[in-house]
Amino acid sequence: MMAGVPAKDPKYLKEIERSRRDLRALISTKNCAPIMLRLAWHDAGTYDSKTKIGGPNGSIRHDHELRHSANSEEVKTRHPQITYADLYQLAGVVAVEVTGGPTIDFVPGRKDSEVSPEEGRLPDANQGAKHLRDIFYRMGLSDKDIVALSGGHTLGRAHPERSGFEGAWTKDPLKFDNSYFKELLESDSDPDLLKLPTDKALVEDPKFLRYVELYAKDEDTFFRDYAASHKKLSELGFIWPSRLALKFAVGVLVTATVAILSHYYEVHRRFFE
Ligand code: TBV
Repeated sequence: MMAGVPAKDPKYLKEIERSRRDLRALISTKNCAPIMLRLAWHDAGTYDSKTKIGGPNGSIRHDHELRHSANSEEVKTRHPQITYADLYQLAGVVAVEVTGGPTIDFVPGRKDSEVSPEEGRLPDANQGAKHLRDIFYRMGLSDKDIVALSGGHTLGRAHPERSGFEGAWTKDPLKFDNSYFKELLESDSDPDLLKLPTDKALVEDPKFLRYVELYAKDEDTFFRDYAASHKKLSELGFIWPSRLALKFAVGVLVTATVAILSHYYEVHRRFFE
């Protein structure tokens, strides 16, 4: 509902660049890339493509669990005109970048929503492949997006006081690489590393497994697909004016062509009658 249109205002775009630099400094000095990526995902991951409700609209700022840990508030104070929605998505993009991941194209212009979506829209870590599909298909995302985005667990760890799970998914949870997929396929992997039921579902489901194998073998392909899926996630509900204008122009052209052709046909018919 509260989506956005790509921002054109040069002052706003300049402020985005300043925020980007601030976020780079903040994330690398505080080592908070994992929580920033999680924040971006939680804000975006509420989207419903049927009702167009939810999505990256800054509503996560009303959530206390993430709010108190959100160092991005500091950046918001320095750049008050930037929307929370843009700031959180920019933080996610920068978190991936500064930990060695792919560059993700960032388009600003998201609007903030005053209302929070209802609870229970994000995946439940205790469930399997069907649940993952239910949640991601609702957002309009695909099987490939599910596997690629799950690779985001290359960063960070689970905390027993937050989720009841404990540990990191990879040996170096501050480095963005394809080790999440390598560990998933490792039969005798380090028992201290974390595998949630939703992580295991990625190797148990044959369609998901194909992507896991591909990404474990080929980090460049993982980075390319991850960047594309992350961009999609960060732009759920985004309205592209150029695309709207194009659709309109094609519609007008088709209508005009049909009208002209039927006119000629009519004239022709009369002539030979
Ligand atoms: C933390 C579950 C990025 N993700 C995280 C936790 C759990 C999940 C631990 C919370 C805690 O105890 O602190 C239980 N992650 C999931 C599930 C999926 C999943 C069920 C299903 C696909 N998370 C996420 C996506 C992305 C993340 C799609 C990135 C694109 N999540 C993420 C990071 C961290 C978690 C970087 O899906 C570590 C944060 C659940 C930290 O170190 O503090 C969040 C979720 O991918 C819905």
